[in-house]
Amino acid sequence: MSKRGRFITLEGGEGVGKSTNVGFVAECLEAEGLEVVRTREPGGTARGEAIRALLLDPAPQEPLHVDAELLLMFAARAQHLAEKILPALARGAWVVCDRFTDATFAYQGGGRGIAKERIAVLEDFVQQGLSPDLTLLLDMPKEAARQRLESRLRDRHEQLDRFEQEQADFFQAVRDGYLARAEEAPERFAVIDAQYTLDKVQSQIRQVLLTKVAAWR
Ligand code: Z5A
Repeated sequence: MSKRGRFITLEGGEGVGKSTNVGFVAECLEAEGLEVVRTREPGGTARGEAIRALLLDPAPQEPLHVDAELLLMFAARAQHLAEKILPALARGAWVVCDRFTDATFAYQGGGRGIAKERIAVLEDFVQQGLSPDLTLLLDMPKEAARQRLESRLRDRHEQLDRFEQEQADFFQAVRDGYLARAEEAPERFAVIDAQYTLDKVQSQIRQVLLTKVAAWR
């Protein structure tokens, strides 16, 4: 039987470079001869992507209740785990995921103010003990991250989604939520200073990955 794969997540506020670096993480691991599955949350499966569309739709005429938002995140996650993440890990692949449950604690917990004990109940129910082996938290001041996001939206002619329309204090609470999570589980988290050039950010990421790969082999 093949050895279980490893589960690596990328986290951070909007615009810090998660999507840009998911591919980089996958390439670093593939260069080590590992099978890699790249995915994202909310989403990652056909049904999960449909839930994502519902979650990101601004639809201001029909506000989404905070508990409905929380439950939809976990509904998409349950499907994602069953259909994609768990089978990949079981056959020995390494899964690289753009956001996972730390985002729920940061956004629905920190940003929306839902008690973390309530989120933890759903985490246990849906994940049954599974948590990432490594979480790369890309951290930088929210103002600079916002500038990056806005320049990307301009380049691609995209609109702000429902989360991106939130105010500055929401994003500060999200950042604080992430940093608190990293402090609670320092053995799992690597905090990457994301405000540097892409080369410098990626050299920090490569160093963390190579250290982990060597330790886990
Ligand atoms: N959400 C939630 O509330 N609860 C949950 O449990 C989960 C998610 C799982 C969608 O996620 C929303 O779901 C998210 C939280 C919520 N909303 N927000 N905000 P998402 O991951 O799709 O959304 P996002 O955070 O808005 O991701 P993003 O906009 O795609 O940002 P990013 O992936 O971190 O950044 P990027 O696209 O890679 O980079 C932004 C730009 O900066 C781009 O033009 C890059 O080329 C550029 N860039 C990247 N790195 C650099 C460096 N180092 N220097 C200069 N420029 C750079």
